[in-house]
Parts: sequence; C-alpha cells; structure tokens
Amino acid sequence: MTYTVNSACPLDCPDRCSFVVEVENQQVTKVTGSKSHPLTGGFVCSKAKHQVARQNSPDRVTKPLIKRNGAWQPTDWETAYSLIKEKLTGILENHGPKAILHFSGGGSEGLLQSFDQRFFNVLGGPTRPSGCVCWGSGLRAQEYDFGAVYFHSWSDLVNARTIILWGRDPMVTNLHIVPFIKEAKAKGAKVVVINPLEVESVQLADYHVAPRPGTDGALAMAMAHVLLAERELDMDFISDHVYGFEEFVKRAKDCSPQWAQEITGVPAERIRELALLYGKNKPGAILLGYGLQRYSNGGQTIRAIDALAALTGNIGVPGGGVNYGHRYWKMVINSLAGQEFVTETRTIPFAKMASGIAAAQDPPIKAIFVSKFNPITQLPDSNLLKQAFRGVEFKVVLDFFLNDSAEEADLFLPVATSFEQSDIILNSWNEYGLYAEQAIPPRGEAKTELEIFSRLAGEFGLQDKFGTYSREEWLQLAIEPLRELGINLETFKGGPVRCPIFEQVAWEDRKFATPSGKYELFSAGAAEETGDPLPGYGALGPLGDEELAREYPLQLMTPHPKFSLHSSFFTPDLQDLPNHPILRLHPDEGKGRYLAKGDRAIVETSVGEMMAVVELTAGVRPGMAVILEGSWIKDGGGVNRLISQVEADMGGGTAYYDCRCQVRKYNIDSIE
Ligand SMILES: Nc1nc2c(c(=O)[nH]1)N[C@H]1C(S)=C(S)[C@@H](COP(=O)(O)OP(=O)(O)OC[C@H]3O[C@@H](n4cnc5c(=O)[nH]c(N)nc54)[C@H](O)[C@@H]3O)O[C@H]1N2
Ligand SMILES: Nc1nc2c(c(=O)[nH]1)N[C@H]1C(S)=C(S)[C@@H](COP(=O)(O)OP(=O)(O)OC[C@H]3O[C@@H](n4cnc5c(=O)[nH]c(N)nc54)[C@H](O)[C@@H]3O)O[C@H]1N2
Ligand SMILES: [Mo]
Repeated sequence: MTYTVNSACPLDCPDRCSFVVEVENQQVTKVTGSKSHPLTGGFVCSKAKHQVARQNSPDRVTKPLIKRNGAWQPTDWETAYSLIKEKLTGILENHGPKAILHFSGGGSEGLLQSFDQRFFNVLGGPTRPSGCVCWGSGLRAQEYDFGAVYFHSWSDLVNARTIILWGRDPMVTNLHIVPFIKEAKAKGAKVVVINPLEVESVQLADYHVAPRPGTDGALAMAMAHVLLAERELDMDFISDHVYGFEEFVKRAKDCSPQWAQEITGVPAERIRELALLYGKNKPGAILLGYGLQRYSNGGQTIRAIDALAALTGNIGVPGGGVNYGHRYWKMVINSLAGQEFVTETRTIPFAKMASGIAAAQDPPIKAIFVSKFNPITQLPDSNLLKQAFRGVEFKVVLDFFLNDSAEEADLFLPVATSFEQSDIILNSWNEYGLYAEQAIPPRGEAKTELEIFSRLAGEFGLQDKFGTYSREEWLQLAIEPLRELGINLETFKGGPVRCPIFEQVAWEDRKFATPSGKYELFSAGAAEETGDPLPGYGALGPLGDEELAREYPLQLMTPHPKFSLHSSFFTPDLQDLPNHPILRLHPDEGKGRYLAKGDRAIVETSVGEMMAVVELTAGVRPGMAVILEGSWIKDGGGVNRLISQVEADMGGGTAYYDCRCQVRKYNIDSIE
C-alpha cells in the first residue's frame, strides 16, 4: 500500500521544515517539502533525505541491547526494565536522585520529547548539565540588552537595505532563509558576510569581512567608535529608549579602527566603510550566528554587536533587528517536563562536564542516562569524558545507532523515530509550529520515549504522579494555553500554525523587557555576572594565551557540517561522508609544514590529537585550522577530542572555538 502523510522535521535546525512523507509497503521511501509552509515550502535539504536513510538503515538498532563481558547482546524490554529498576532502586536508596546524571539533548524537538525529563523530575530531580552547548552566551547577552530575545519574521528581511550575516552561514545551517536574502538583494539591499572563513554564504554577499576568530567584539566596538565620531546616530532613539549611552561613549572613545585593525586583522578603512554602510544604508538587519559566541568573550561580542543597532536605531523598525532566536512559543505552551516535581537540584556545567563528573561528590555520580544527545562526541574533551563515563557504575543510552556515547553504555534502548510517532514541533527562529503525523509503526522493537518512561514510572509506583494520558491528551495539555487564542489540536492538524503572539517586527513598541524598560547599554545584570556592565571586546581564553601560542600557534575552528546535523547522520550507512575528517588550512600554513593536499596530518592540542586529511585553501585565514564537527570517534573522527573545557563569559556557554592547535605531517616512520 502506498500513501503520504503530513509530517515535520524534528531536527534542532532553524528551518524546521514541513514534510510530506511517502510510505510504500510500511516503509518510508521519500520525504519532500510540503508546499503548505509559507517559509520552507517546496524543498528540503539533504538532512531530510538522510532521515529516510537513517529510518531504514540496516545498522539501526531495533532491539534493546545489554553489555555482557564487554560485548553487546540482544535482550528483551522486560529484562531492560528490570535491570533499570534494580540499579536505580539501589542508587536512590543509598544516594538519592542526584546520584543520577541525566543528559536530555535536542536530537528530536517535539513537544512529546520531554518525558525523559519528566520521569527523572518525578523521581525527585537528577543531576543535570547547566549552561549551554549551543547559543547560551549570546542568549544571555541579548537578555541583558533587550530583556528578551525576539526574531523578525523572515519575510521582513526583504525590507532591509543592509543585511549583515554576522558569523552565520545560512547556505549551510539555515537554507530556507536564503530566498528572503536573495529577494532583499534583488530589491537593492547590500549583503555583508562577516566570517573568518570564506563560507558558502559569501556567494550571497556584496562584501566579505574576515576578522581573526574571536575578535568580533573589537570590530563592533570600532564600528561604534566610527558611528559616534561621524554622528551617524539615531539621537531620538538613543535619548528615548537607550540606557547608559554616556558610559558607552566613554568606552567606545578608546576603540579606534586603528586599534581594532591590530586585533582583528581587518584594515581600519574597511571597518569605517562597514560602520557607515550599516549606519547610513538603513534599515539594516543583522542575522547573528552562533559561531562567534563560542569563545570566552562570546557574550560580550554579542553585546557589542547589539549596541550598533541601538546607536543607529535599527531596532523596532521593519527591515531592522539583531536576529538571534525567539522564545514566543515557550510563552504560550505548557511544559510537560514536570519541573514542579523537583525537590532538589544539582548541576554540572556543560563546558566542564568531562572533569565535573568525576569531581561530583555527596553524592557521587552513580548512573548516567542519555537521551537525544551524544555527549562523548559533542562535548569538550571527549577523551576525559569517556574516562569519566567509564568510572560510573551504570549507564543507559536511548538512541537509534551505536554511536560513541552508546558504546560506553551498559544498556542500549532503541527509540522510535519522528516518522514513527505523532507530535507537534515548534520553532525558535520563525513563527510556525507544525503537526507531525505518525507515518508508520515503530520499526522492530523500538519504542517511543513516552512509552519507555511511563513504564519506568510505573516500575517505581509513580504512574499517577507521572500521568497516564494518551499522546493526543498530552498534546492537548501542552497546547492548552493556546485555546483561548483560538488554536487547538485540529488547527495544528490542518497545517502550519502561526504563533499568535509572534510579532513580524521585534520591539516595535520599544517597550524593552529590561529593568529600566529601555535598551540597556549599561546592564547591572551583566555587571553582576561578568564584572562589566558595558559591551566591549572581552578577554579570550586559550586564544589569548601567548605562552600556549608558542606550542600551539593555530586557532582550531570546528563548525557544523552541511550534510549532517552534528553527529546525527555520520551513521555507518552514510559513509559517503568523508571517512577521514578534512583539515582545511591556508596554503601558507601548509607550506611551512611541508603539507600538500591529500596528505595526512596530525592535529594536536593541549588535550588530545587526531588524524585528518589536508586541504589547502585561501578561504581559510592564515593562523587557523578548520575541521567540521560531528564525525564519530569510532570512525576516526570526533573533533571534541581536541577541544578543552572552556566556559564562555555569559550564560554558561561552551567556548568550543577558543582553542589552539598545532598541525604536523603524519609520518609513518615515526610510529614505533
Ligand atoms: N546542516 C546543518 N545545519 C545546522 C546544524 C548542523 O549541524 N548542520 N546545526 C544547527 C544548530 S544546533 C545550530 S546551533 C546552528 C548554527 O548555525 P550557524 O551559527 O550558522 O553555524 P555554526 O557552524 O554553528 O557557526 C559557525 C559559523 O560561525 C563562523 N564563526 C566562527 N567563529 C567566528 C568568529 O569569531 N567570528 C565570526 N564572525 N564568525 C565566526 C564560522 O565560520 C561558521 O560559519 O545551525 C543549525 N543548523
Ligand atoms: N567542537 C564542536 N562541538 C560542538 C559544536 C561545535 O560547533 N563544535 N556545536 C555544539 C552545538 S551548537 C550543539 S546544539 C551540540 C549538539 O549536540 P547533540 O545534541 O549531541 O547533537 P547530535 O550529534 O545531533 O546528537 C543527537 C542524538 O540524538 C539522537 N536522537 C534523535 N532523535 C531522538 C529521539 O527521539 N530520542 C532519543 N533518545 N534520541 C534521539 C540522534 O540519533 C543523535 O545521536 O553540539 C555542540 N558541539
Ligand atoms: Mo546548536
């Protein structure tokens, strides 16, 4: 039998596309982009196609596995549940729930994907990671500046006359916004890409500015200096809506373009031109990426960029804004995570997880549960983290494949994919929420997380507390607050739903959610967290360490892969993705090291090393080394073996790119 269902992409990606899923003989055969979606309609990216391959892969695990004497053996669900009950009962009795460390990631983003959290909350609250692996320092920065985080509608981009893609590479990470950038350009907008790499999105740009990694704070402060010196300011906006202007002016006085040239490597004249383009050719929209806040000074960098919009009044106007993400949906849905059941909490920062697990005392970590996340591959210092996992008595991973984290577990539970269950998938980058209808039953013995965690709640006599609703009833409960805004489950089933409180233009009323009610250049909250109330060029960590630079002269950047979402699609059946990671270097860096294209090289940092195949390109600044993240350690990849544990200045962000490395030719003779 052949049929189609309307579904949605569950990935942690800004696009969150509408899908039409084709099913033939109980197998998902194809995914196309549903035309019903006003923003993503019509086409899907390769990650959608990879979801079909993942769904049907012969390597997907569809039976629970238990590790005995170091080897995986198939088992049944009853044995799996009994083992979890036995182990957790002992741990809870002797140490309490905080002895359980729970990772719940963004592997699938449906509303019905938080039952793992609900289960551990109902148990009393486990130890959880704090901070953020993704956008945390920038998010906190925008909260200081604006009071909350909002994104203009993508369709508003066409009103911009200047668009700055600042550390964002939409051709790779946000493909469906590109048509709007192109439309703006066709209407005459100037497009600027600010990125140390010649990324794919440079093909959309009129200008490419390539600062040294981690120095955008200096670039933005010097742009502010130019705007102030040349009076390219919106004085009405500043006097009515900005708090802390005088203090900021004092700081920006010292940040001349000449000063920034030394730091950023961008010529002073170019900085001046860039500032004047943004200040004069209004309105100007900034699309912020997340790469530029993965540094020790990441929060300060975002604050310095936000300040440019405040000085020029590019806030609250069509075609303006500093777009980073939004939280509208969160304000109008109920969380199902059961936070209200938590009696005690303990956290370990994401950025320091590798050392934090072994250091945790009173109680020590006795069990680890992982769902929708691949910590060993994706968190800093994979080698140390692996060692920490090995020191913990009982580990359970819920996933589709035996990835690096799963290989460290004692028990593997196979979960259902998003094609195998119905859900609602919301979005923090555009205004649409989608219903995803179940296309086929779970493959083999795979189960949904709802089924797994309600059964576990039953094992502990907590079924009543956990709740005994059907999937539809849970969804109704989650979207209950939307009812008075005229939206119910049927509305979602009818096609993409526009978030009713989403505003096309952010901050149009200029009522900022800060303590002063104004845009805050001066923030008491920021001062409390970082010691500095004002935006500026913050200090770098390893990148600013001159002693370390002697041994490890290159900055190591590890951005996201186009053909995968992080590690999710580096599965055994997708080995057309490069088997060995590619190391990209500027030709000058290759020359000094006698490296040619195709050579194998060892990349070494203060915490680890790995092998990669060399590619030489002028698209990478001298002084840098670039390897994409996501590949698996068990396949010879795993860039986080190289990344040390560095926390950013705000929001507990993880400073992955504040990293130094050395590269040398792999010499077979040197192996003993
Ligand atoms: N195909 C694909 N799409 C994805 C993802 C994926 O893995 N694959 N991941 C999703 C997720 S979770 C996220 S968080 C987003 C991230 O989306 P983006 O922020 O667009 O991309 P990243 O690769 O995280 O960020 C790295 C970008 O920042 C640039 N960059 C790094 N350091 C600096 C700097 O100091 N200054 C400046 N100006 N630029 C810098 C890098 O060159 C790169 O272009 O993408 C989402 N979309
Ligand atoms: N060096 C370096 N490291 C980085 C980054 C970087 O730029 N450089 N980027 C960081 C960023 S922005 C992010 S967001 C993180 C992402 O890190 P992760 O959240 O670990 O992302 P993935 O590698 O996609 O892993 C998600 C896992 O969830 C599984 N999964 C999918 N759906 C389900 C489900 O319904 N249930 C269960 N139980 N499992 C499911 C997938 O198979 C996959 O194994 O990585 C961070 N790490
Ligand atoms: Mo992310």
